[in-house]
Amino acid sequence: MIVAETADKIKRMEIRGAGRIARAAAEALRDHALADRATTSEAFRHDMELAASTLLRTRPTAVSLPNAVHMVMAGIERAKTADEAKAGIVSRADEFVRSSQHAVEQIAVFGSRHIRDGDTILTHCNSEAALSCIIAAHREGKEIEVFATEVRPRNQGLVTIRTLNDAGIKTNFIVDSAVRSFIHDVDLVVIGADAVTVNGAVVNKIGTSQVAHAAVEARVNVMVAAETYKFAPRTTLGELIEIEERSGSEVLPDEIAKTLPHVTVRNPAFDVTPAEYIDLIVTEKGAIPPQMAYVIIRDYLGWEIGEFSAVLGTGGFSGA
Ligand code: RI2
Repeated sequence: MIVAETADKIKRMEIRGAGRIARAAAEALRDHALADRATTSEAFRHDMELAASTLLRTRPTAVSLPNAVHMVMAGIERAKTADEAKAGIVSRADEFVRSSQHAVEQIAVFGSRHIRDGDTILTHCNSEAALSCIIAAHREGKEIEVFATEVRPRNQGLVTIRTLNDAGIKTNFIVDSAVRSFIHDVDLVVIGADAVTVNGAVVNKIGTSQVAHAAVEARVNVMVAAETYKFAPRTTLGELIEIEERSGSEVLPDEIAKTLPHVTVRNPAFDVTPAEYIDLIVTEKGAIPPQMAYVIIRDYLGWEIGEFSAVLGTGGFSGA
Protein backbone atom coordinates (compact mmCIF):
# COMPACT_ATOMS: atom_id res chain seq x y z
CA MET A 1 0.00 0.00 0.00
CA ILE A 2 2.68 2.49 1.09
CA VAL A 3 4.92 1.38 -1.75
CA ALA A 4 2.09 1.43 -4.32
CA GLU A 5 1.20 4.97 -3.27
CA THR A 6 4.79 6.21 -3.48
CA ALA A 7 5.29 4.43 -6.82
CA ASP A 8 2.18 6.13 -8.18
CA LYS A 9 3.33 9.56 -6.99
CA ILE A 10 6.75 9.04 -8.59
CA LYS A 11 5.16 7.93 -11.86
CA ARG A 12 2.81 10.93 -11.95
CA MET A 13 5.73 13.20 -10.96
CA GLU A 14 4.01 14.38 -7.81
CA ILE A 15 7.32 13.30 -6.31
CA ARG A 16 10.04 14.33 -8.75
CA GLY A 17 13.71 15.27 -8.95
CA ALA A 18 16.24 12.46 -8.96
CA GLY A 19 17.32 12.93 -5.33
CA ARG A 20 13.79 13.24 -3.98
CA ILE A 21 12.68 10.14 -5.91
CA ALA A 22 15.55 8.17 -4.39
CA ARG A 23 14.76 9.31 -0.84
CA ALA A 24 11.03 8.65 -1.28
CA ALA A 25 11.80 5.12 -2.51
CA ALA A 26 14.08 4.44 0.48
CA GLU A 27 11.43 5.72 2.87
CA ALA A 28 8.71 3.66 1.20
CA LEU A 29 10.83 0.50 1.53
CA ARG A 30 11.47 1.29 5.20
CA ASP A 31 7.76 1.83 5.94
CA HIS A 32 6.85 -1.28 3.97
CA ALA A 33 9.36 -3.31 5.99
CA LEU A 34 8.01 -1.96 9.26
CA ALA A 35 4.44 -2.87 8.31
CA ASP A 36 5.34 -6.34 6.96
CA ARG A 37 4.04 -9.32 8.95
CA ALA A 38 6.26 -12.06 7.47
CA THR A 39 7.66 -14.42 10.11
CA THR A 40 10.58 -15.93 8.18
CA SER A 41 13.47 -14.14 6.52
CA GLU A 42 12.58 -15.84 3.19
CA ALA A 43 9.00 -14.59 3.26
CA PHE A 44 10.16 -11.12 4.28
CA ARG A 45 12.73 -11.04 1.48
CA HIS A 46 10.05 -12.08 -1.02
CA ASP A 47 7.71 -9.27 0.11
CA MET A 48 10.52 -6.72 -0.05
CA GLU A 49 11.63 -7.83 -3.50
CA LEU A 50 8.10 -7.31 -4.80
CA ALA A 51 8.02 -3.85 -3.24
CA ALA A 52 11.45 -3.02 -4.69
CA SER A 53 10.44 -4.03 -8.19
CA THR A 54 7.26 -1.93 -8.00
CA LEU A 55 9.40 1.11 -7.20
CA LEU A 56 12.00 0.27 -9.85
CA ARG A 57 9.36 0.19 -12.59
CA THR A 58 8.21 3.79 -12.01
CA ARG A 59 10.78 5.92 -13.82
CA PRO A 60 13.48 4.25 -15.88
CA THR A 61 16.05 7.02 -16.33
CA ALA A 62 16.97 8.36 -12.89
CA VAL A 63 19.73 6.00 -11.74
CA SER A 64 19.36 7.38 -8.23
CA LEU A 65 16.26 5.20 -7.91
CA PRO A 66 17.81 1.74 -8.53
CA ASN A 67 20.93 2.79 -6.63
CA ALA A 68 18.82 3.76 -3.58
CA VAL A 69 16.67 0.63 -3.81
CA HIS A 70 19.70 -1.63 -4.11
CA MET A 71 21.42 0.06 -1.22
CA VAL A 72 18.41 -0.36 1.06
CA MET A 73 17.76 -3.94 -0.06
CA ALA A 74 21.34 -4.87 0.83
CA GLY A 75 20.14 -4.54 4.44
CA ILE A 76 18.57 -8.00 4.07
CA GLU A 77 21.85 -9.70 3.23
CA ARG A 78 23.21 -11.95 5.91
CA ALA A 79 20.02 -11.55 8.02
CA LYS A 80 18.99 -14.87 9.55
CA THR A 81 15.56 -13.87 10.83
CA ALA A 82 12.74 -11.66 9.58
CA ASP A 83 13.40 -9.26 12.46
CA GLU A 84 17.08 -8.96 11.57
CA ALA A 85 16.20 -8.37 7.93
CA LYS A 86 13.65 -5.73 8.91
CA ALA A 87 16.19 -3.95 11.11
CA GLY A 88 18.68 -4.09 8.23
CA ILE A 89 16.23 -2.43 5.82
CA VAL A 90 15.27 0.27 8.32
CA SER A 91 18.84 1.22 9.15
CA ARG A 92 19.93 1.19 5.49
CA ALA A 93 16.96 3.36 4.49
CA ASP A 94 17.58 5.87 7.26
CA GLU A 95 21.26 5.95 6.37
CA PHE A 96 20.47 6.56 2.70
CA VAL A 97 18.10 9.45 3.44
CA ARG A 98 20.61 11.02 5.85
CA SER A 99 23.54 10.69 3.48
CA SER A 100 21.49 11.96 0.53
CA GLN A 101 20.53 15.13 2.42
CA HIS A 102 24.08 15.56 3.60
CA ALA A 103 25.32 15.10 0.03
CA VAL A 104 23.22 18.04 -1.19
CA GLU A 105 24.63 20.23 1.61
CA GLN A 106 28.18 19.19 0.74
CA ILE A 107 27.61 19.80 -2.98
CA ALA A 108 26.45 23.32 -2.10
CA VAL A 109 29.75 23.94 -0.30
CA PHE A 110 31.90 22.62 -3.17
CA GLY A 111 29.74 23.98 -6.00
CA SER A 112 29.46 27.52 -4.68
CA ARG A 113 33.27 27.80 -4.80
CA HIS A 114 33.00 27.77 -8.59
CA ILE A 115 30.50 30.63 -8.67
CA ARG A 116 32.14 34.05 -8.66
CA ASP A 117 30.92 37.36 -7.35
CA GLY A 118 29.07 39.06 -10.20
CA ASP A 119 28.31 35.84 -12.11
CA THR A 120 25.17 35.38 -14.18
CA ILE A 121 24.12 31.73 -14.05
CA LEU A 122 21.79 29.81 -16.30
CA THR A 123 19.95 26.77 -14.95
CA HIS A 124 17.58 24.34 -16.64
CA CYS A 125 14.81 22.35 -14.98
CA ASN A 126 14.54 22.06 -11.22
CA SER A 127 17.51 20.47 -9.52
CA GLU A 128 17.85 20.52 -5.77
CA ALA A 129 21.60 19.90 -6.12
CA ALA A 130 22.13 22.67 -8.69
CA LEU A 131 20.02 25.17 -6.75
CA SER A 132 21.89 24.36 -3.55
CA CYS A 133 25.11 25.64 -5.17
CA ILE A 134 23.44 28.81 -6.45
CA ILE A 135 21.74 29.57 -3.13
CA ALA A 136 24.96 28.89 -1.19
CA ALA A 137 26.85 31.37 -3.40
CA HIS A 138 24.14 33.97 -2.77
CA ARG A 139 24.27 33.36 0.99
CA GLU A 140 28.04 33.80 0.89
CA GLY A 141 27.31 37.35 -0.26
CA LYS A 142 28.19 36.89 -3.92
CA GLU A 143 26.16 39.10 -6.17
CA ILE A 144 24.60 36.74 -8.69
CA GLU A 145 21.79 36.77 -11.21
CA VAL A 146 20.06 33.72 -12.68
CA PHE A 147 18.39 32.84 -15.96
CA ALA A 148 15.92 29.99 -15.43
CA THR A 149 14.19 28.17 -18.28
CA GLU A 150 10.51 27.33 -18.42
CA VAL A 151 11.07 23.56 -18.98
CA ARG A 152 8.29 22.38 -21.21
CA PRO A 153 6.21 20.32 -20.93
CA ARG A 154 6.06 19.96 -17.13
CA ASN A 155 7.14 23.51 -16.29
CA GLN A 156 9.59 22.62 -13.54
CA GLY A 157 11.04 26.10 -14.15
CA LEU A 158 8.15 27.48 -12.10
CA VAL A 159 9.40 25.58 -9.06
CA THR A 160 12.91 26.86 -9.72
CA ILE A 161 11.93 30.54 -10.00
CA ARG A 162 9.84 30.30 -6.83
CA THR A 163 12.80 28.88 -4.91
CA LEU A 164 15.16 31.51 -6.33
CA ASN A 165 12.68 34.28 -5.65
CA ASP A 166 12.18 33.11 -2.05
CA ALA A 167 15.95 33.13 -1.60
CA GLY A 168 16.00 36.75 -2.79
CA ILE A 169 18.02 36.00 -5.94
CA LYS A 170 17.57 38.22 -8.99
CA THR A 171 16.07 35.90 -11.62
CA ASN A 172 15.08 36.06 -15.28
CA PHE A 173 12.49 33.54 -16.49
CA ILE A 174 12.83 32.56 -20.16
CA VAL A 175 11.25 30.06 -22.54
CA ASP A 176 13.44 27.08 -23.37
CA SER A 177 14.05 28.26 -26.92
CA ALA A 178 15.50 31.59 -25.69
CA VAL A 179 18.65 30.03 -24.24
CA ARG A 180 20.87 30.81 -27.23
CA SER A 181 19.59 34.40 -27.33
CA PHE A 182 20.75 35.00 -23.78
CA ILE A 183 23.80 32.76 -23.52
CA HIS A 184 26.21 35.67 -24.08
CA ASP A 185 24.84 37.28 -20.91
CA VAL A 186 25.68 34.12 -18.96
CA ASP A 187 28.96 33.28 -17.18
CA LEU A 188 28.17 29.76 -15.99
CA VAL A 189 25.57 27.07 -16.61
CA VAL A 190 24.65 25.07 -13.48
CA ILE A 191 22.44 22.02 -13.88
CA GLY A 192 21.60 18.78 -12.11
CA ALA A 193 21.67 15.19 -13.34
CA ASP A 194 19.40 12.19 -13.41
CA ALA A 195 22.29 9.90 -14.33
CA VAL A 196 26.02 10.11 -15.03
CA THR A 197 27.60 7.41 -17.17
CA VAL A 198 31.07 5.91 -16.79
CA ASN A 199 32.37 8.08 -19.65
CA GLY A 200 31.08 11.27 -18.03
CA ALA A 201 27.98 11.83 -20.15
CA VAL A 202 25.16 13.43 -18.19
CA VAL A 203 21.54 12.41 -18.61
CA ASN A 204 19.29 15.25 -17.52
CA LYS A 205 15.99 16.97 -18.37
CA ILE A 206 15.19 17.21 -22.06
CA GLY A 207 16.81 20.33 -23.47
CA THR A 208 19.92 20.10 -21.32
CA SER A 209 22.09 19.05 -24.26
CA GLN A 210 20.87 22.06 -26.28
CA VAL A 211 21.69 24.33 -23.34
CA ALA A 212 25.15 22.78 -23.05
CA HIS A 213 25.70 22.98 -26.80
CA ALA A 214 24.85 26.70 -26.80
CA ALA A 215 27.16 27.19 -23.81
CA VAL A 216 30.08 25.43 -25.46
CA GLU A 217 29.60 27.46 -28.63
CA ALA A 218 29.64 30.66 -26.55
CA ARG A 219 32.61 29.44 -24.42
CA VAL A 220 30.50 29.44 -21.26
CA ASN A 221 31.41 26.85 -18.63
CA VAL A 222 28.98 24.07 -17.72
CA MET A 223 28.90 22.71 -14.17
CA VAL A 224 26.80 19.69 -13.17
CA ALA A 225 25.77 19.08 -9.57
CA ALA A 226 25.24 15.36 -8.93
CA GLU A 227 25.36 13.15 -5.86
CA THR A 228 27.53 10.03 -6.25
CA TYR A 229 24.43 7.80 -6.23
CA LYS A 230 23.43 9.32 -9.58
CA PHE A 231 26.42 7.68 -11.24
CA ALA A 232 25.50 4.53 -13.14
CA PRO A 233 27.62 1.43 -12.44
CA ARG A 234 25.89 -0.58 -15.16
CA THR A 235 27.28 1.71 -17.85
CA THR A 236 30.76 0.32 -17.19
CA LEU A 237 29.72 -2.60 -19.38
CA GLY A 238 28.43 -0.24 -22.03
CA GLU A 239 24.77 -0.42 -21.08
CA LEU A 240 22.89 2.64 -22.27
CA ILE A 241 20.65 4.59 -19.92
CA GLU A 242 17.04 4.20 -20.96
CA ILE A 243 15.46 7.54 -21.84
CA GLU A 244 11.94 7.74 -20.46
CA GLU A 245 9.34 8.76 -23.02
CA ARG A 246 6.24 10.12 -21.31
CA SER A 247 2.69 10.52 -22.57
CA GLY A 248 2.14 12.87 -25.49
CA SER A 249 -0.77 14.41 -23.59
CA GLU A 250 1.81 16.25 -21.44
CA VAL A 251 2.75 18.17 -24.61
CA LEU A 252 -0.54 18.43 -26.50
CA PRO A 253 -3.99 18.03 -24.95
CA ASP A 254 -5.83 14.90 -26.13
CA GLU A 255 -8.75 16.98 -27.51
CA ILE A 256 -6.36 18.65 -29.94
CA ALA A 257 -4.28 15.55 -30.64
CA LYS A 258 -7.34 13.57 -31.72
CA THR A 259 -8.11 16.15 -34.41
CA LEU A 260 -4.65 15.56 -35.92
CA PRO A 261 -4.59 11.92 -36.99
CA HIS A 262 -1.32 12.28 -38.92
CA VAL A 263 0.54 13.81 -36.01
CA THR A 264 2.41 11.82 -33.38
CA VAL A 265 3.54 13.70 -30.30
CA ARG A 266 6.97 12.62 -29.04
CA ASN A 267 7.83 13.39 -25.43
CA PRO A 268 11.23 12.15 -24.28
CA ALA A 269 11.78 13.40 -20.73
CA PHE A 270 15.59 13.41 -20.81
CA ASP A 271 18.53 13.76 -23.16
CA VAL A 272 22.23 12.97 -23.05
CA THR A 273 24.91 15.64 -22.86
CA PRO A 274 28.34 14.32 -23.85
CA ALA A 275 31.27 14.72 -21.46
CA GLU A 276 32.99 17.14 -23.89
CA TYR A 277 30.26 19.70 -23.23
CA ILE A 278 30.77 19.57 -19.46
CA ASP A 279 33.56 21.25 -17.52
CA LEU A 280 32.96 19.99 -14.01
CA ILE A 281 30.79 17.56 -12.08
CA VAL A 282 30.41 18.52 -8.43
CA THR A 283 29.69 15.59 -6.13
CA GLU A 284 29.63 15.41 -2.33
CA LYS A 285 33.09 13.83 -2.54
CA GLY A 286 34.52 16.76 -4.46
CA ALA A 287 34.51 18.25 -7.95
CA ILE A 288 35.76 16.15 -10.85
CA PRO A 289 36.14 16.61 -14.60
CA PRO A 290 33.51 14.40 -16.31
CA GLN A 291 36.25 12.15 -17.67
CA MET A 292 36.85 10.99 -14.09
CA ALA A 293 33.32 9.65 -13.61
CA TYR A 294 34.68 6.12 -13.57
CA VAL A 295 36.59 6.93 -10.37
CA ILE A 296 33.33 7.74 -8.57
CA ILE A 297 31.80 4.50 -9.82
CA ARG A 298 34.88 2.48 -8.83
CA ASP A 299 35.48 4.09 -5.44
CA TYR A 300 31.99 4.82 -4.19
CA LEU A 301 29.57 2.57 -6.02
CA GLY A 302 31.60 -0.53 -6.92
CA TRP A 303 31.98 -2.14 -10.32
CA GLU A 304 29.68 -5.08 -9.66
CA ILE A 305 26.25 -4.92 -11.16
CA GLY A 306 22.90 -6.59 -10.99
CA GLU A 307 22.31 -7.89 -7.51
CA PHE A 308 20.85 -5.97 -4.63
CA SER A 309 24.34 -5.63 -3.22
CA ALA A 310 25.54 -4.09 -6.46
CA VAL A 311 26.01 -0.51 -5.43
CA LEU A 312 27.54 -0.94 -2.03
CA GLY A 313 31.06 -1.17 -3.29
CA THR A 314 33.54 0.16 -0.81
CA GLY A 315 30.97 1.76 1.45
CA GLY A 316 30.95 5.24 0.00
CA PHE A 317 27.55 6.11 1.42
CA SER A 318 28.80 6.84 4.87
CA GLY A 319 27.61 10.42 4.53
CA ALA A 320 30.98 11.80 3.45
P1 RI2 B 1 17.85 16.84 -8.26
C1 RI2 B 1 14.90 16.08 -12.56
O1 RI2 B 1 14.10 15.15 -13.24
C2 RI2 B 1 15.56 17.06 -13.48
O2 RI2 B 1 16.00 16.47 -14.69
C3 RI2 B 1 16.70 17.51 -12.61
O3 RI2 B 1 17.71 18.18 -13.32
C4 RI2 B 1 17.16 16.18 -12.05
O4 RI2 B 1 15.95 15.46 -11.79
C5 RI2 B 1 18.01 16.22 -10.81
O5 RI2 B 1 17.30 16.83 -9.76
P2 RI2 B 1 12.47 15.20 -13.18
O6 RI2 B 1 12.07 14.34 -11.99
O7 RI2 B 1 18.01 15.41 -7.82
O8 RI2 B 1 11.99 16.62 -13.10
O9 RI2 B 1 19.15 17.57 -8.26
O10 RI2 B 1 12.06 14.51 -14.47
O11 RI2 B 1 16.78 17.55 -7.47
